This record gives sequence, structure tokens and C-alpha cells, in this order.
Amino acid sequence: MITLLDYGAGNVRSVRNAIAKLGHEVRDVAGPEDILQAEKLIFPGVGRFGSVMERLQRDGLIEPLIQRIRSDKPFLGICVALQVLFEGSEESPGVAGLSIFPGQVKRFAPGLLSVPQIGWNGIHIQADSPLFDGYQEEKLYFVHSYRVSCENVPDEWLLTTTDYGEHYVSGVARGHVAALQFHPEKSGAAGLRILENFLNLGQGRVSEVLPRPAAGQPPTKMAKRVIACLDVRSNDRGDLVVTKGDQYDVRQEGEVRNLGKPVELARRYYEEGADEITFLNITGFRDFPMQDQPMIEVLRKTSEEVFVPLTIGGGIREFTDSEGRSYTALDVASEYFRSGADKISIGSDAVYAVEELIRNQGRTSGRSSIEQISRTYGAQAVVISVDPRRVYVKSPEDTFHQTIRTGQVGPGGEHYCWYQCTVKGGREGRDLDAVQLVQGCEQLGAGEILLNCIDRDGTNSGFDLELINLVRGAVSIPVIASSGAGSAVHFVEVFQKTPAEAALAAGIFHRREVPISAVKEALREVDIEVR
Ligand code: 1PR
Repeated sequence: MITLLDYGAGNVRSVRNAIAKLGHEVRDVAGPEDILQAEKLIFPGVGRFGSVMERLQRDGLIEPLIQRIRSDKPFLGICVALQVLFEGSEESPGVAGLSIFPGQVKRFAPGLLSVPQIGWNGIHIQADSPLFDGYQEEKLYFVHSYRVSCENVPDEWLLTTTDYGEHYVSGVARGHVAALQFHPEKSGAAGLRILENFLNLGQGRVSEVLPRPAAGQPPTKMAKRVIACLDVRSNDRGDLVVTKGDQYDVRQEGEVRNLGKPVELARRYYEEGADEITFLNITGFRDFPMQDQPMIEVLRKTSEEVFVPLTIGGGIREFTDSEGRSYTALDVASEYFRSGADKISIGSDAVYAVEELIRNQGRTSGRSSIEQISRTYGAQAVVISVDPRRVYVKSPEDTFHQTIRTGQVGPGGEHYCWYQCTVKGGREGRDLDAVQLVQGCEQLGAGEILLNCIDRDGTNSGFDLELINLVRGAVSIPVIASSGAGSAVHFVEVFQKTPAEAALAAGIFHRREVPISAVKEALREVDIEVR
């Protein structure tokens, strides 16, 4: 029997599902006494440092947790649950952590690498531990902006280290207590094995031998991510299907194209090695997702079988239903997180939020969907889905928007273009450009950009590299290149010619034209790091 500390923030369902998949029963912590009495306790840290500590405080769990860890009872902490073992964090100044270890958890230093770190990185194991029985140096999934410094962890606790611009602690363990920065429940088969090793430990210790700090290890490397995207909507018969547009037009001969069932396709992509799966509820701008139970059901079912990160977008905004009940964007996002999403993606509402930010001359209100969700769940859980379209102009003076000189000449012989943001699935263009949008969203607290391109969507003609370079150069958060992939070579091109952290495709995977393994193989051949 495994006891789970679910304090109602973020995606705890994935950990629950992973434990169930491994054949163990899960019990929830119902009160402080369970913390002390549980045979094995898992603390899946999701959300911001401050909100995690606030909930622990509210539920009277701080002292029992400290006592449990100090008395060396089996404990596995994940992600923020590693960070709360320290005195505090730059993420939530003034909030005290559990203070098992000294020092503050700090934000990754600004530099060439995007923050948050989102994706698959390696670990260096610094102490023998049965947690890593069977581990074959696979990459594991990390998602965080703050990290533990090596100098704050006593040698006898150091379990693993990782490199991301700097060398930091990605795991601590001693006796029966362990905490990991990466997410084993989201790290595919490799992560499930680590989790299983913890579940099967019996009375065994997680760290048996004194550490041997290794000298001269090459830095671990972050992989470029390959993401499969499923655009989902109801067809005219009311069945929820995966569809695919051609420049966002998903109908062929009047019918919504049907490329398969969402859960089945997601499972297939997981098995084929997708590093992440994204669902976009493409009619979410007009339907209300909390009444759209099939989509939530898709997420629930998928998260039972797919152990890589799941993102869901579509319809995340405030809403009043036909009975006059009001929901905030945070309510909608929370429902998605509870149903198994690791990240949510906001499209139309992000455009409106940045328009308001500009009207307010850059002053934030604290009320936008991005701010609300980021405050509770952390920036790394908030993706912005951008749906831009090229607008060609004869000269940069013809618009106040940021233009580029483009290698792809416009229909009237124009050599310049800007990227116009759209809402409602590309149906409505706004007076906002892609650079204004992403910079505004970063300011409001978004953690990642999913950069679509209406001109390229479904064309198989390759990613819009000019757009990707423009946008990635304008922000310090990771960018997922999307729209236009037609071959494995297009993935090589996007990673060689732009700094995008990830690339996403839909059509070629749905139609089985290019397997995910072929994409990875092509990247490996040119020494691009992949999982
Ligand atoms: O505005 O917050 O409700 O979110 C709606 C979401 O639905 C947005 O993320 C928006 O991008 C998406 N969306 C709306 N309409 C469409 C459509 O296609 N008619 N899909 C749509 C966007 C773009 C990508 C696609 C890539 C790769 N689809 O998701 O998967 O372009 O395709 P490819 O590899 O086949 O070229 P809100």
C-alpha cells in the first residue's frame, strides 16, 4: 500500500496512475497522522514552492513531514518536493521550506538556455542506490525553473546531479528517504522502472553506500523534443475525433477529416517514442470545456496509459454557463490538471490578455488567465499557443508591427512581412504581432510557447524558420516549433537553423508518412541530442 500526499495542486493523477500501472494500491493522506503512519509515502511536488508550502501549512502537514523524514521512514519526493526540503526558494521569497537542508533554492542563471528547463535530460548517479537498478542511462523528464545547488547538499545525501547551464543536484537520498528533481512518472519506461524500484524496496534503503563524487564527468545534455499533436473536435455526428487542417481548414468535401481516435493515437505515439503529447480542443473557443466531458475523459484515459507529459489546450478562459454559474480560467485549467494534464495551453485568451496589457501600458492586472494559472501551478505549466499568419508589406515603414525581411517573396512581390496573431482558430486576425504576443505572455508568467503557423499548417513544406528565429529571439522561455513538418529532414533543419527547444508535427504522424523513430534517427545521425 502506497500513501500519496495529494494536496490538490497540479497533476497528481499521473503519479497515481503510474503507481496503479505498476500494480500497487494507492491511499491518500487524509490527515497529519497518515504522514507518520504510512508505510511508504510519495510526495509528488507540483506547483509553486509557495503554494505547496501554503497547503502543507493549511493541512497541518509540515511538522509530521519533518518528523517522518528525520526518522528515516520510506519517503519519495518528486520535483518541488525536493525543493521544499530546503530553507526557502527564490520562487516564493519569505516562505519557509521544511528546512531539512540549509540554503535557498535558486532560479537557473539567465543565459543562453531557456528557463524553465522543460524536457529530457540525463543524470549522473553519485551514490549506489537500488532506485537505479536496471537504469540504462536513459534521459528523464525535467520541468523546473529553480534548482538545488551542490553546495547545499551534504555529501552523504547526494544521489544524482544534472547539468543545465550549470551543475546542480537532481536527486538526494539517504537511508529510506529520497527526493528527485525529475518526474519518474513522466519519464516513460525508464522513469516507471525507477518508481517501481522504490515501490518494491521492502525494508531496503534507497541509498546504501556512501557517495563517490565522480570527477571529470561530461555534462549531461538536454534532448531536443519531438512532439505529436492531436487536434481534437467533434465531427458532425458528435464523435470526438482527431482531425487535421490544411491551413486550419479541417473540412474536406464538407466533412470534418477524421484521422483517428484521440486515446488510441496518443497511446500509439507514446509507444513510438514521442517525447510529449499535445491535445488541442480546436473548437474550445466556442464550446465550454467543463461541459465538454468527452475531452476530459480523453485526458483521463490517456493519462492511465501514457507516461510522458501531456499538454491540453482549447477553451481556457473565464466563462459563465447557461445557468449563470461563473468559472475562472483557473477553474477550467484546474479541471484539466486534475484530469491528467501536465501543462495547459492558452490560445485566444492569451491574445486578449496581451492586448489589455498593451492598453495598460505594460502594467499587469494580476487577473489574466496566464497570471492566475501561473501563480498557482507555476510558469512551467502554462503554454501559449500562437496562431500567426504572414502579412506581407512592401516596406517596414508600412506597419508599426515588427517586420522581417523574408526570403519568401509575397504575392505582390513584397520582401517584408509581419506575423499577425489570430484568435478563434485563425478565424479572426488582430492588430497584434507574434513578437508583441510572446513578450507580453512571458511578462504575464507563461513558461513556454507553442508556435504554430497558419501559412504552413498541413502543407508538409517545412517549418517557417524565419518565424521561429524571430520568436525564439524575442523570449527566454522555450519555444516549440509547429506547423509544416513533411519529413524527418524538416526536423533536422529546424534544430540546425533555429534555437527551438522542441518541434511538433501532426499530419505526417497521423497519416503514418514518417514514423517518430525515423525523425529521431535522422536527428541522431547529425549529432542532435534526442531521447
Ligand atoms: O483559442 O485557447 O480556445 O485554443 C484553441 C487551440 O486550438 C489553439 O491552440 C489553436 O492553435 C488550435 N486550433 C484552433 N483551430 C485549429 C484548426 O486547425 N482549425 N489547430 C487549431 C491548430 C495547429 C497545430 C497543428 C500544427 C501541425 N493546429 O496544432 O497540429 O500546425 O500540423 P502539421 O504538422 O500537420 O503541419 P483557444
